[in-house]
Amino acid sequence: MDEGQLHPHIETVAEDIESMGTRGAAPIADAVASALRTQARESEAETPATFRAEMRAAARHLLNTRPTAVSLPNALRYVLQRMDGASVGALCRSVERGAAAFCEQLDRARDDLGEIGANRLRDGDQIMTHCHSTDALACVEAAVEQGKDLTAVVKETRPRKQGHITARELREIGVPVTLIVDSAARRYLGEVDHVLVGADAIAADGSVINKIGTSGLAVNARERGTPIMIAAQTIKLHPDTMTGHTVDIEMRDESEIITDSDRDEIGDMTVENPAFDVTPPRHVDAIVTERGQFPPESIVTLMRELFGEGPGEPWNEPSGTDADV
Ligand code: RUB
Repeated sequence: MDEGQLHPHIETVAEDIESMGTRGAAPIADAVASALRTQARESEAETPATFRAEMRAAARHLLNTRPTAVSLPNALRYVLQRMDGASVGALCRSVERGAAAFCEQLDRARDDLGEIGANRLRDGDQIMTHCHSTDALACVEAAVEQGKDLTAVVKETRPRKQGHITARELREIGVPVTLIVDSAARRYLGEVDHVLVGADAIAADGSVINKIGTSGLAVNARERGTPIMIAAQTIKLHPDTMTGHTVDIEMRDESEIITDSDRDEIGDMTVENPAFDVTPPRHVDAIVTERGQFPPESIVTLMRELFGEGPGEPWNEPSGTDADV
């Protein structure tokens, strides 16, 4: 369809996600589900076929903004798979219902996950964090609400220093924070009781895709005997990986890690800025979701339960038709 029929809000949301104004899996999922709702509400489509084509085009436009954030396609899938009805009005209502239900589940999932994760944390424990994860913080918040005293070693998390967000939010709930540079992590691992991080995606074999530096942290934590706990809502499960697909690792702009003048001074070189890495399941102790905690090897069972054997891609135009499907 003509992209001109996309509501301007779709473009705004896509730009916000791309520029990381909206970041983190749940906010991204919430933003795209809500964007589909706006697209549906404001649609001027006159036929069900046009409406469906508009919704698919909106989804495709949102889809490629951050390739590693699996919550994004999962949110789009959830809403589009529930798009149903014989008239534009009925279709629109189904999208609104789907988006509202999805966003409501997101809110509940965070709380449920927090309660489950908090049970792994004991009074007096020290955690080490990497990047900024709302799911990981939900576990800490719930533990604090249960009256447990926790302390945190917070990795700065280059290049964008999302650790500062974590530090601020931990301070807001009264958790004492020690901020360290990423390369100091190993020195502190012997003192901490848990490494607690989030995930951007979890593959069928239990591999965890998270902010660059997580896999090195996990290897070091294993060597020190520090348990590694991943807090990840089920929207992070990557159904495509059940059929052997790998997860795309987003490469971000070099300007995040080097200024033009530093680059000029150094001379000709290649600069790479991968945003995420993959931690193998053998380095992970538990994946905490809103449905319970799982050893990484058994996450595929949950994935099958939630997504079946392989997901369709509801944003693709149906082949060999006039798109009236
Ligand atoms: C964020 C990041 C977080 C996960 C989980 O990376 O790696 O650990 O997204 O976060 P970025 P949450 O800053 O590049 O988005 O638990 O909030 O979904």
